[in-house]
Amino acid sequence: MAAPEDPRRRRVGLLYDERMCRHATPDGEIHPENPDRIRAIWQKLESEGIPQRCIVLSAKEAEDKYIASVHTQRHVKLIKNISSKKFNSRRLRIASNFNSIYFNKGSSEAASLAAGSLIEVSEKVAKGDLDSAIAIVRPPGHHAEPDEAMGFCLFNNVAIAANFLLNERPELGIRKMLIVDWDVHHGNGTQNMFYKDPRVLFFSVHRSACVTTTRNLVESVPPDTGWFAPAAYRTSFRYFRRKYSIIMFDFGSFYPARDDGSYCMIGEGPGAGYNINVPWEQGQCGDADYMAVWDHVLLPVAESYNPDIIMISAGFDAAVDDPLGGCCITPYGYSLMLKKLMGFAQGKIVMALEGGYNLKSIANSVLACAKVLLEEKPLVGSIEAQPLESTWRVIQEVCHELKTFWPALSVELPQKLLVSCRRPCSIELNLSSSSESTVENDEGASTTLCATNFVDIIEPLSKLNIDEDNHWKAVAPDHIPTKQSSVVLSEECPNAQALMPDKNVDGCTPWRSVLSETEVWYGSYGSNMWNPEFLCYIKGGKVRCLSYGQVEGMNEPCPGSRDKSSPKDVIWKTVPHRLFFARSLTCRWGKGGVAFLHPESNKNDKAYMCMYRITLEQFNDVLLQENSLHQENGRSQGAGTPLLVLSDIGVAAENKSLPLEALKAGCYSNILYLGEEDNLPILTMTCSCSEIDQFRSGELPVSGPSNGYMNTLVRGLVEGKQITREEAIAYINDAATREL
Ligand code: X5A
Ligand code: ZN
Repeated sequence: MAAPEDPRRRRVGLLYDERMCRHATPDGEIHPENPDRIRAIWQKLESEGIPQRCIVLSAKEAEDKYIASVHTQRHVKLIKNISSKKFNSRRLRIASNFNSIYFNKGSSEAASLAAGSLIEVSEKVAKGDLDSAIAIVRPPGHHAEPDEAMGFCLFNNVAIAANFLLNERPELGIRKMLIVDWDVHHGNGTQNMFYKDPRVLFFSVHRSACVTTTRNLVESVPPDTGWFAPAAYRTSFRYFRRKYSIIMFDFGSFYPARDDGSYCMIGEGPGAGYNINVPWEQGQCGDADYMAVWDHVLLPVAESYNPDIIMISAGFDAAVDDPLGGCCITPYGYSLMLKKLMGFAQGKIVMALEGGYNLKSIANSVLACAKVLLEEKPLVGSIEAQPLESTWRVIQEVCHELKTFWPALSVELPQKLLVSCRRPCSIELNLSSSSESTVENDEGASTTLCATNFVDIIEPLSKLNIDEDNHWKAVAPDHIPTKQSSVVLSEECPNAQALMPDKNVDGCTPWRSVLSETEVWYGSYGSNMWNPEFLCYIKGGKVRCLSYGQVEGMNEPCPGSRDKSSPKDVIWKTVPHRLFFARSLTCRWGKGGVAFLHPESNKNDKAYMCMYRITLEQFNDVLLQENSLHQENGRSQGAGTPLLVLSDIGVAAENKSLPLEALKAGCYSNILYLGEEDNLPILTMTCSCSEIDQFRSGELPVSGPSNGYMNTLVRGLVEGKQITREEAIAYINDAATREL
């Protein structure tokens, strides 16, 4: 705490307090947001002699009344009391009511210390006792809502301190403040708390969460004819990616998976224009992308706004190697981002730690920032890459949305910038690398991986399982379920432990909730054309098709989908594919062949199809049941991994079909992409192309439908009001008799 001798030396506050380490998971479970985070940062700073050059402060608990300026009394009470004895038996249950939250005996104290620390350093910086400060605090705060803890956050530390300065210390002259939230996640809580308040300009750059916003966005983006001629473009994978997979890639969602991180959220009432969101369309954003946003959005706005102080919600989970973020800011990148902000508010900057889950990355990043605040040496480093092409698109959209409020944003981006960069997009990279992610060794499929490298492949796809022995299992799509590759935590990768399979509130695996947000058309051409038959796969029940019951006791009831809601829409269509009947005498289907669609299209063929608009989650459940896998592997109800995820649709679209290795044993292992209807992909399932050869050669039996099966097909077609009974019979007979 020695006073710095040199009067020109920057007075940098550094707050760390071991008491904030007492907030931890109740049962010692591994969690990315753990006490080692702030310890690692502190140790790094100590080893570099940083504390000696700073004014070191310890934490103070925040008074309830200050916390209550942004939170409800109820929430303040809950968090303040959660660690008391009388909550011992209820803590787990209460935590489970929130999204991504745990509590233990140390939580109450840590939460108010984190908030109090921010008040403490902010007041000192506002007063001028300090030039700037770094508060190494936890739990983080920016997701915390007025009446809700979420996303590892209990109290909204930054918001509490901001309100404190504005409302409790008017004499310090802080009338306008800028909050820069560079955590990789959207600062939903902070946004909400100041949404109508022009005294706080909230700026957040984060990975985007919402499928619908992005879908709208995609609609409004004209096709990029620089790459493809429009006609080719429309059917190209790139186009498809724009429509579904950019975001697919984030699996349709990135925490907190709500739509309020959209650039359309600009503030309200007097606060209109004082909320700026920059939602990345993809991961892989790095120094160049952040610099582009700084130069073209944040800095011009900061210049016009002229804040009295800047608070940074400084999460370091956009850092390279972070297990949750999937972005790649280097320590040099962070130092530049910070340096560029020091030109405002006379350098009055308060940094508050938010997320950041790779211990090495966060320690090095905070160190880089501390050095910037100390201003001892000029920055050294360089930015290699160019911004992603999508970065320019996002910047344009943000500017477009806000230019009426901030004239500085109306400058057109130089044309050069818009066409300059062709860095391949992550989706391509990752689609092809999903199998590379598991490198086999002699022992089979067990591989030492640095899990952090796979965040973009594994984590968003939620293909992580944890078995009883707490070994991580990453299941590559084409290794399901026969080959499971164990990811062994490597020494070099201390933070692999940070990869958690997030369980949702309802206890189901996250792929379900994410896939439940995407709709597809399931195109049925067999007995599922008859509505009551298909509904068994959704609602559960015995399939009624007469042929099924022929072998007594073999018509097992279907479990249905987890989501039992009816299809949102049913429409009919014909497709240029050959319908035929094959296989015979299976227990499930009784004597006689069942319907298949030739995987390849042929303009001379025509098959009727009843299309059900269902969620991708339901489609996965239908797939399992149709392939009779639901009993065998017990993966139908929430456990395990999805068979088909969003990015697979992109692959299916590109190749027209997608054979699923995991379903090899089933009859319908091949996914066909049949085009789009209402901007949703049309998918169906059929046999593989190699099975076609086997049907032709007689290796696998081809045979017409049994009477019962035939009746069901006819009923489907007739009740669907497509054709008359006679026409339906002729249609089926033709398909059953014509040579393949
Ligand atoms: C502060 C922060 C992330 C929450 C992720 C929950 N929260 N899956 O980085
Ligand atoms: Zn975060």
